[in-house]
Amino acid sequence: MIYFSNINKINYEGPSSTNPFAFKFYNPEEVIGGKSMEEFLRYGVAYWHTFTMDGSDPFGAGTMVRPWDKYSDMDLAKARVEAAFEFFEKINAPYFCFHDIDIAPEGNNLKETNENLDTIVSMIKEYMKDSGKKLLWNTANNFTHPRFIHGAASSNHADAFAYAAAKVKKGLEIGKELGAENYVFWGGREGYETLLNTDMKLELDNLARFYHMAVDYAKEIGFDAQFLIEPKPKEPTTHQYDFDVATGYAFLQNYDLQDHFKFNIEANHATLAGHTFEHELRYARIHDMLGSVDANQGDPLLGWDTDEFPTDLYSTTLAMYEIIKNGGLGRGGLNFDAKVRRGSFEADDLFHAHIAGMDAFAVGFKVAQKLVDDNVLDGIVDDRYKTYTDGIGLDIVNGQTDFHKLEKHAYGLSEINHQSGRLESIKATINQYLLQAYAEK
Ligand code: XUL
Ligand code: CO
Repeated sequence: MIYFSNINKINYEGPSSTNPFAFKFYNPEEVIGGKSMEEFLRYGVAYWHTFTMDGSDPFGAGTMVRPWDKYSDMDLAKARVEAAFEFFEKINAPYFCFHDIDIAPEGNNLKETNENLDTIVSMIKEYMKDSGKKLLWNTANNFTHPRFIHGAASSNHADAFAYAAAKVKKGLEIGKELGAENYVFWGGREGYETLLNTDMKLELDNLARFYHMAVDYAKEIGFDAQFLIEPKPKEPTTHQYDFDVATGYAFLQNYDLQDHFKFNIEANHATLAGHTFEHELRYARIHDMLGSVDANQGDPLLGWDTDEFPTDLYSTTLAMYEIIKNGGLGRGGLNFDAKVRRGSFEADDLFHAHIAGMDAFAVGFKVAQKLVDDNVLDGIVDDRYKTYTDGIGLDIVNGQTDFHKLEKHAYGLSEINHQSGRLESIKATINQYLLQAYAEK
C-alpha cells in the first residue's frame, strides 16, 4: 500500500527552487572535500518521531494525522514498516534507527513481546534487502514502561535490572540480524531524583556491570557494531548519570569500558547540559570518542528537550566543522532525532521537516569544508597558541620544565604581550563564509 501518494521522490533542485518538496542544498552526489554529500552525511530517520509519536504532550492529546492510523496492534506495526520504507525511499535517506517498542507492540509478557519483534524484524529485513536501506542503530526502550519507574540498569530493583538486560540482549540479537552499524545506550531513566533514597555508588557500579555484560554478549554472538552512549544531563530524571561527554568518558574510564564505546551526541542534550553542540562534539573528537550524532536543535527559550528539526545554519556549520576534523563519523551518521511540532500534524510535514534538516546540514558541510580548506580557524588558533612553538612554551609542551624553571622565567618577565582574541572578527568571518558559499553560484 502507498501511504504518501501525493509525494514523489524528493530531488535536488538547487538554492533557487521554490518547490517545497525539493532539496535546495542537499545534493547527494555533490562532492565536497573528496566525499559525496551522501557518503559523508549518512542521514538517518528516527522511527519513533516520524512513524510512532502522535504529538501528545503533558497538556493535550495527540494531533498527528497519519495514513497508517486506521490500523492497530501488529497490523499497525506492519503498516508502519511499509510507510517507513516508502518514506526512506522518497526522502532519499540511506539509514534509519529505532527502539524495540517503536517497531512492535509489547505483548502480555516478554516472550510475546519478543515474538512480535521477530515478526516485524523479519519484515524489516526483507524491506532492507529490497531497498538497500541500512540500520544506523537500534536500541532498547528501557524507560517508557512503568516497570522502569525507578530506572533500568540503575534501578533499585534487581528484577527491573534483569528485565532491562533481557531487552538489551534481544536488541543486540536484532542488531546483528539486521546488520546494524551501531548499538545505542541512552540512559532514559538511568539517574536519580533525590539522593535521600539513592545508593549512587551501587547504581553506578550496576550500570557498569550492565554495560560489561552487553559487551560480552555482543562478542558471544559475533555482533560487531560500535557501541554508543548518548549523554543527556536531565529529563526524565533530575540527574542523569550520562550527564555529558566528559562525565560519560570518566565513567567509561573508571569502569574500564572506554575501548568498547563511543558517544552518540545529540544537539539538544548538549544545550541542556549548558554546552554548545560543538563543545560536545569537540570533547568527544579530541578523545577519539565521536561515534554518531542525533541531529536536532533545542529552543533557547525552553528548558527541556524540544527535539526540533535542525535549521540553524550557524550551528550545523560548527557541528560539521568538528565532524570534518574527525575525518567523518565512521560507522555513525546524522540521525534526525527530531520531531515535527504538535501543530505540524500533516503527513506532508514529515517531508518538509526532513528536507529542512537535510538541507541545513548540507549547508553546514559545505561552509565548514571551505573554512577547513582556507585554514580559517586553524590559522587563528595556531597564531593564538604560537608561544608554545618555541622557547619556554616549547619546553612546557615537551615536558622539559618544572616549577623552578618556570619561576625563573617568570622573574625575568616585565609584562606579558597578549594579543586580542578577535571574537567579533572571527564571527563576522564565519558569517561571510555562510553567505558566500552560495553567492558564488
Ligand atoms: C531522548 C533521546 C532518545 C535516544 C534514544 O532524549 O534522545 O530518543 O536518542 O533512546
Ligand atoms: Co537522541
